[in-house]
Amino acid sequence: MDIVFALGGSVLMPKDGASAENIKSYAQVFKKLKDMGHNVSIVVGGGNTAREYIKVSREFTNESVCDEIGIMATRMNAMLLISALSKYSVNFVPTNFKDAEMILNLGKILVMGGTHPAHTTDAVSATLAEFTNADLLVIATNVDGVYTKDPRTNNDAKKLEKMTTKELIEITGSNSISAGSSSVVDSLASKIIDRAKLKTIVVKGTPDEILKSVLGGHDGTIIIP
Ligand code: U5P
Repeated sequence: MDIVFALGGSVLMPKDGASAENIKSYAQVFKKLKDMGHNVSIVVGGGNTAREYIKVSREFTNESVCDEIGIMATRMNAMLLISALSKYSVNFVPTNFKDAEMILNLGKILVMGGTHPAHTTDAVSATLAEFTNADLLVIATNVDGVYTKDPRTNNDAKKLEKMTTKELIEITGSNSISAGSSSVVDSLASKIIDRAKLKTIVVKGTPDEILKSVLGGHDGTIIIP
């Protein structure tokens, strides 16, 4: 299968607990999937680093420049994962989908970060999945699936086991697009998932859940066209 993963930056580099061991555990999962014959692409988010930098830069400049700073953090995280993947990847973080596709065509694991302002790496992962005709998009994040409402602020939010791409658009449509905003799936990504008819799974970004999103038995939300 051709699989694109959106890997949250806070998952790869958690605020408390960033370590080589943590990154190695993700690299092992992606290497394993590659060894099983899957084509693996990973779009890494900016996590806490992006948020800290955006918070400070917002005092000086506009949202697009804040986004550019966020993008730099995503590329730094991407390079870190590349270093842990060693020969399975290449020491290059592409900044557009054509270069990204060439890395896949070399038979390597592709790792990239952001591209342009005004969206998050969720939208990058959805576009990459569309561009490369991927069979599956896995969004590995810090919540364990898509809820009817934001579970951080609504006690009555219910997790959805299965939903359609149209329902995803309804739930995420009003999400903020400010630099550094973090919703389970960004609103542009939802629209791309719908137009590209992408089978998508949203899971908690642990190495185990990421593996299960492909092999079966995960505890996340399945989104179908
Ligand atoms: N960002 C962009 N464009 C991209 C990727 C990221 O503007 O293609 C900026 C956004 O401000 C985003 C931040 O919130 O970098 C960190 O990315 P993420 O962790 O939210 O995906």
